[in-house]
Amino acid sequence: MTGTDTLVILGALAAIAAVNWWFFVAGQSPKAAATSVGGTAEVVITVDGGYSPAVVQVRRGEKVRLVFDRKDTSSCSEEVVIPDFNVRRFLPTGERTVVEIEPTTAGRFPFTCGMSMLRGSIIVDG
Ligand SMILES: [Cu+2]
Repeated sequence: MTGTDTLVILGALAAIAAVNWWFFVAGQSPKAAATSVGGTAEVVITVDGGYSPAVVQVRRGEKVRLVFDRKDTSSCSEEVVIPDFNVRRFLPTGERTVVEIEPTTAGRFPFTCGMSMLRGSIIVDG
């Protein structure tokens, strides 16, 4: 195999990787899988007129740290509620508020602002 062949193959592989990234990562950008930190899944959710990401995917039985990073000052988003986990927390603007949950059942669990206007969900894989 010549050096040129190798370059062509590497170029093709890079193109395939780029397309896969575009489909599987970029295309799902509103949804975030939590990253595991010392056995605890952690995901940062930006609160700025909505939740970003609005859909968080975690695994059953794994502790989850939801870090709400609130940017806006709207009274709408000042509270976050996760009814299935009995969570209701005030989120100070400009601060990161950590909410820890430990999902024991698979399913889709909503989180909302105090008035249920802003919405997101936690998907727990079995
Ligand atoms: Cu609201």
